[in-house]
Amino acid sequence: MKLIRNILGKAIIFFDRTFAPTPVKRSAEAQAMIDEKTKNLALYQYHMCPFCVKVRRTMTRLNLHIELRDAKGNETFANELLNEGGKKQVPCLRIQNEDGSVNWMYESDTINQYLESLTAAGK
Ligand SMILES: N[C@@H](CCC(=O)N[C@@H](CS)C(=O)NCC(=O)O)C(=O)O
Repeated sequence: MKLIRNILGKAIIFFDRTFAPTPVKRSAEAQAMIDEKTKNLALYQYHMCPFCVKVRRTMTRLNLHIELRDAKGNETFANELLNEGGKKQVPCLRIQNEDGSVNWMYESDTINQYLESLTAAGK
């Protein structure tokens, strides 16, 4: 089972790299504004998880520079995800609010919608 998951994971990574989305191009000023909006975000993820690949592809396409935290290879991140986020499931977006509070957003579709909304015109 582990072997099959490993092979499938490697295939997903291969296709992801081969057919990588083209990052949107912005003016330096617009990119700086987006970078500012995303600086308090961190994505807890596994390298070979297909749902994480889906979110990472959205990040690449939208040209978002969000810190990736590998919750498989790093025990600290794994513990933060479980103890602070509430469950050991990836992808999970950690959102640090301006007042210091933190939200943990699970579900790849929900995260992708949130990332899209950050880059929507007028926001
Ligand atoms: N519906 C979720 C599914 C996420 C999911 O199943 N993630 C798996 C990894 S691919 C997971 O975190 N499993 C728990 C574990 O590995 O401990 C989503 O779209 O984000």
